[in-house]
Order: sequence, then structure tokens, then C-alpha cells
Amino acid sequence: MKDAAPQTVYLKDYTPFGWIVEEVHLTFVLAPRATRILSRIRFAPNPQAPAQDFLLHGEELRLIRAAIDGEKVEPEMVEGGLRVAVPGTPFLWEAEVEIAPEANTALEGLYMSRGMYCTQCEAEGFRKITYYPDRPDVMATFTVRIEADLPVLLSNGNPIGAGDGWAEWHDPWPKPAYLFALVAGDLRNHADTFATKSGRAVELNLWVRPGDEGKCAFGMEALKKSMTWDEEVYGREYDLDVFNIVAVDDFNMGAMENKGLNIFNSAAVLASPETSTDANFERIEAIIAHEYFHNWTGNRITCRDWFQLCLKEGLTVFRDAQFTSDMRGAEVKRIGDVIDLRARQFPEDQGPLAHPVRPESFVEINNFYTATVYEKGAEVIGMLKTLVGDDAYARALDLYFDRHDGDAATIEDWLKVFEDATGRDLTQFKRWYAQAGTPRLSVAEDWQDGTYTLTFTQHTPPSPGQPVKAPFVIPIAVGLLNPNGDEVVPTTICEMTEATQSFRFDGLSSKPIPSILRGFSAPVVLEREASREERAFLLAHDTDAFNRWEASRSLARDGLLAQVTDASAPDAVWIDALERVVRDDTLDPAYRALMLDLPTQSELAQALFERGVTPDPDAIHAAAKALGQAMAERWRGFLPGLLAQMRIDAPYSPDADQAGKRALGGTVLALLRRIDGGDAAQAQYDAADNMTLQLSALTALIRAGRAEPAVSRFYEQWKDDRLVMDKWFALQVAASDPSETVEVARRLTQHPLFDWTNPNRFRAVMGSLAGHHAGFHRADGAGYDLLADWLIRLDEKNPQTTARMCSAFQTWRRYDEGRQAKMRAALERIKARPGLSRDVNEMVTRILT
Ligand code: 0A1
Ligand code: ZN
Repeated sequence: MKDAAPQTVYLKDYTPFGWIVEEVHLTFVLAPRATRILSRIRFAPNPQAPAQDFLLHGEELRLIRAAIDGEKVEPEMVEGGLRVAVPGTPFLWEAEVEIAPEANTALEGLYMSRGMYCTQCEAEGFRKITYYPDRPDVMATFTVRIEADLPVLLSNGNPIGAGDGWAEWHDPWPKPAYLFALVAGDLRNHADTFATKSGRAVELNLWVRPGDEGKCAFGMEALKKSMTWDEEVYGREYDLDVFNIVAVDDFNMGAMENKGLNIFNSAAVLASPETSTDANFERIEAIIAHEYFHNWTGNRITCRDWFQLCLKEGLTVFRDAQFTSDMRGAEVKRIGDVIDLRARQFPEDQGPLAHPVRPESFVEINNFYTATVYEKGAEVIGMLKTLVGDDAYARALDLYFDRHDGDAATIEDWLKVFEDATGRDLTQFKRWYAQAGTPRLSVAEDWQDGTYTLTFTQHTPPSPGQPVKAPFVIPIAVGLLNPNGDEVVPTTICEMTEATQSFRFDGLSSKPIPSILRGFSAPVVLEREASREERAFLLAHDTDAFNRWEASRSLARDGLLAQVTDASAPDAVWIDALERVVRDDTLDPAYRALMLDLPTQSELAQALFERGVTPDPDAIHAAAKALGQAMAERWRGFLPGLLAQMRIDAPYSPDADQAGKRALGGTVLALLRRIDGGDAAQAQYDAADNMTLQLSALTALIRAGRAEPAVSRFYEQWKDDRLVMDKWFALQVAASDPSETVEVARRLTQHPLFDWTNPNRFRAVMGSLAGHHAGFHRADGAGYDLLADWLIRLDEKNPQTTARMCSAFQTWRRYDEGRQAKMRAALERIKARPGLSRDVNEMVTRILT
């Protein structure tokens, strides 16, 4: 286990490593309990670095022997590695170490997943494989030999030789150790080829466990689409003879962009119509694209240090979002991303875990793979693109690739290419990387003699370590409509740089209705006291699809808040306005489905908290339920017809058109079950021939109190499919009545298939518990206790996944004293675990302060 004594690392302390690594040769002799790794590494003094001791990282390694230039040495073992005296000239370091992959339950370094060897080295896992300067600015070429009695032996780069029980790989592209990968096992291959635009033939392989061959075709197509798209849109070509993807069942995250050998959580790559939902297909396509795009934004240009993580992640998320928009439609993708940002990043940015997109310190870097670094990091790039325009963005990116190919770069380097390509000064814009917290934007309007003036004021609340914020550069996309609904001023970017700033629109014949922050042009909270009439007007007339949706969403939110605080009835005016949208056949069904998506209960809790009302999770749940009931009853007449309209006769395809129809159908079914007792859901369940329909029907049946026999039938049908069983576990918790959520989750932890050391299975139950707002926040604290019990148990095996799930408690200060005390007690109980990991210690400490 790692040392729990917190040691903070600071961005300001960066110093280059004292040596250059010229090349790395590794030999792996694989065995579950005693793998031997022989490393031969050429070091040369780095003339650009200050004098320093020769220190190599290493954790949980048994050093068998070490030598420098062939002479045996006895390094001094220090915390986190070793120190040894070295010559002042180039030298060869050799070491042999032993590790036990089978005992590695943290899934970091070299570990085993159901008989297969695999690695996860980002961020600092390579030091659990051998002694090495495990930092991203140390880049080297790797040659790897693997010896094992297994049919498939893979590493990075191109294959250079293989025989019975061995294989050798060479990666010609210098890379940091975090991009190292090795896989060995009995795997099956779904193969294809790709010709790059300059004519390089690339062999593509998707490696899976026997039995999963039928779930590969979609992932392979997604890979080829990604390769074509990156050539066409960013001019980026693939640079090796082979691209391997491997599906692994035990994996902490979604996937990993190791050079030429991407390793995927099997849930993020395996798909078939019978076992995967439309949402799964879309996510898989996006993750394959994301990992592939990292080949340029992450691998060819990597990060100087881990503080620069957003350099690769923000940009790659931005690129994968562009790809998905091109593949499936920009408006629906944007709304989905904003829903996700508000659900995951806003709570982080507004609570005790708030940190800048580029943090300035950390204890455990694995705790900073956050929605802020990834998703807000992508928003920052989107704003930059809006500010400079599409052409300048393209020029800046060309310059970035030209100037920094082969570098370990920084955010300063990134911003400099934009400054050089556009002549703009980005000093103030850089605050987006340095200041945490979600800015709040208020608006005042003025109308006089044909001139309409919007005055914006920005304010960013304090966040940990940052009591006072300076103004951001905020691109505010504004359009103006006249009272007939015609657009009189098309989308215009108001570039706000001051704390308070006015923008004038002249020559208007009547007072316009403003549509502000179109397309969600900046990650801010818009605090505008627009009247209900004005929002209803925008819902009906806005030409900006995002703001039409936003108008509806804010009406829904305010109606729900009024239900909670004033015991108002559900807002019938909004329901009627929405009906026109939902029944408008000219609108994309996917968009209509999003229009029907209600604000999450956690979002409502946050909104109440911001208005000075202590949120009551039961009351919020009751309000959402009453609104759903009112919608279903008011729309009783047309819901069955709409459901029938969304039925598809063609064979299943996960494309956006079909998926949109099923999404709207699923939403309609969820309303219908409130008035038909689940009859339509039962019919859909019985007829379903794909997982999307089967699962939306099962959800509706559970919610209608008709879980049986469907839940048992589902189990019998799918008990041998791990990925589908994850859904079975998750759904029962997610769809449970709040009074039973904790009991359902507890009962499922006793199920023989609850393999809690598998991160997907653990998250299926515990993640669903934490995500069930009213169920988790049960007043007696039973939800907190159950989650804490399991986090305490998991931490001993897998600190990374445990630490990530601690964020379930990050909003604790929103709630009443009783709940606060119970959450605090749960956190303190976690903190008191003897041998607590550094990962969890850092998370719990930050949440409590
Ligand atoms: N770089 C990967 C995600 C990833 C990050 C950390 C990991 O272990 C701590 C594993 C994977 C990506 O962005 O896809
Ligand atoms: Zn990434």
C-alpha cells in the first residue's frame, strides 16, 4: 500500500530530470506470482537540468540485482524508489525486479484480469513495473520482449519478432512511461485494415476474450471512422503499422491511450444490439474516438508534468465532442454535454473539491482525473475557438502540431500558439486555467429610442485556496428576437472582459426579446430573472435549439422549485407549451426526448440551496413524481399514439435516427407507465429484440411496481453476460423507490454475482446508490452508512476506484443539520480506517474542509 502521509506536489516546484533517457529495453518473463522484469536503460546527463541525485521511482518492487555499465551496484532504497551514484557521462542502467501481478488488486501497474495480463500505467503505474524516472517529460523509445506460454503477447509499437512463447515489439516514437502497455493472454482477434491518406497500410486489431467475438464489429467501425475524421478535420495521420485495441474486464476507468495498444474497459468497447443500449453504442463510439485522437493530442504531444493534464484531456474531449457532433448531430450532442457538465462538473466546481482546470498542487494525481480537468477543460477550448473563430483555430492547431510534435508541453505552449497565430493577447483568458469556480453571470436590460442595451455582471464565488477571483473573458453568444418571433439580430458574440460590461444593439424598431448564452457559449451560471412569458416565448420561437431547450428546462426547474417551496401544483402552462414541441413531427425525436428530460433531483437540491432553502430530498422526489404524473395525465390522449409512431420496423441500427426514436419512445413509455400500470411496458418487454427496448421496458416495469417476473426473466436470460449483468444490478437500484433503495442495494451486495473487486460491478451497485438522490439521502443516514462500509472495504483492494466514489459526499453541506452530521460521521469513519490509502485520505480530507 502507498504511504498515507500526505506529501503535496506543487506546479511551481517543477524541475527537469537530470538525465535524458536514450532508449529502454525491457524483458518480461511472465508468471502470476513472480514476474521477472529485466530493464536495460541508456541514460545521458541532461545539460539543461540542474545538478541532482540520481533517483528512480519504484513501488512494490523486489529488486533482484542492479548494475551500471555492467558493474553490480547496491542502490539506497528511499521512500517511493531508489537512489544510486552514477557517472557524469552516459551509462547503461540494468535492473532485474520481481512483482506479483496476480496480487495486484489496485489495477495499476501490471495486473491480471481473469487470466489475462494487462497494464495500466497512467498516471504513475509504471513505477510498479520497474525502477524508472516515471514522469511524463522523460521520453524514450522502447523495445520490449515478452516471454510467456500464452498465444497473444502484445506491447506498444510494431512487432519485430515472435516465436513459440515469446514476442518482441519496438516503438519508434519516444514516449513517456505512462503510455507503456503490455497484454498477454488467450485472446481472439477481430481484424481489419486501414489505408491512411498518404498510403500507409495499417493493421487494425480488436482483441477480446473467447466468446466476445460477436461484440467487436461496431468498435472496429468506430475506429475507422475516427481515423478518417482525424485526417480530414485535423490533418492527423496514424503513424505505426499496427493499431491494437484490447478489451479488459477489470479496469478502473473507461480506456487508456497507450501508444499503438489502447486498453479498454470491456464496457467501453464491446457492443451488440442484443446486449448494448443506444447510449452504450454512442459512448463506445466516443471513447474509441477519444483514445484514438490521443495519438496526436497526448502521445505525439504529451504533457510536461501532471499539472498540465488538461492539455491532453481537455483538448481530446473537445475533439471527440466535435467528432460525435459530426457523426450524430451537433445540437443534441451539445445539450447532452451540458446536462452532463451540470450534473458532474458544476457540483465539483461549487463544492469542497473545486480546483482549477490546471491545478497548482496535488497529493495523489489519480484524484485529478476529474470533470473539471476533462469537461471544463474542453469548455475552455470551445470558448477559445469561439473567440478566435474557426479559421484561426485551425491555424493555431496546425502550428501546435508543427511546433510541439515530440514535446512534453505546457498550457503556456498551448496558449502561445494561439497568440502567435492570431496576434491576440491571452493573458486574461488564461484565468480559465488558473481560477476555480463557476462564474455567475447576471443580466440587466435597457430599452431607449431604438437602442437595446444588455449589461452583464460576473461574479465567481470563492473556492478552496482562492478567496477572490478576477474577471474572466466570457464569450456570451446573444441573439435578439422581435415580438413576432423573427430574429432581428442573429447570434453575436459579446466578448466580456470586465466585471460589469454593457453591449448595445442599435436601430431596433421594438424592444427585442434576448436569447442569451446561445449554445451554452461559456460554462457559467446565468442568473437572469426572465419572466415566465419571456421563457415561454423563447421555448416557442428561439432559433437557437440549445436555448429553446434551456428555456423549457428553466421553466421546468422553476415550476418544480415552486412545487417544493410553495406546494404549488405542477405548471400546466409549461406542460401545454411543451406539448406543442413534443408533438411537432418536424423536430428530431432525439431533441424532443431531451425536451422531456426533467432537471435532476440533485440539480434541484443545488438550486434550492442557492436560493437559501435547505433542500429536502423527499420533497424534491415528491415534486418530480407529481410533475411526471401531471404530464402523463394531461397527455393521456396522445402518448400511446406517439409511442406507436416511434416504433421502428427496420432491422436494429445504433445510428442517430433510430436511437432518437427509441429515446423518445423510452421517455413516452416512462410517462405512460404512470397511467397504465405498466401494460405498455410489459408489451414492449415481451416483444423487445434489442437491449435499448428491453431495458427501457424493464425500468418502467420496476417503477410501476411490476418488477416480477421481468427482473427474474432478465436474470435468467443474461446471467452469463457480465456487461448485461452490470445493467441488471444497476437498474434495480436506480429504479427503486427511495424508501427501498438502500435495502435493494444491500440485498444485491449479497448476490453471488456481486464481484465487488470488479470496478464495473462495484459501481453498478454503489454508484447507482450514490446517484439515487432521494434514496441515498434517506433521512436516517442508512444510504451514507452502506456506501461508507463498502468504500472502507474496497479501499484495501483498490484505492483509485474508492477515491473516485468518495465524491458522492461532496455536496454534504447543502443539506439539513441531521444529514450533514450523518455524512460527516460517514466520512470520518472512512478517514479512520487503519492503513487508509493516500488517494482516499486526500479526497476525504478535502471534502471535510
Ligand atoms: N487517459 C485516459 C484515462 C485514464 C486516466 C487514468 C487512468 O488511471 C488512473 C486510466 C485511464 C483517457 O483520458 O482516456
Ligand atoms: Zn483522455
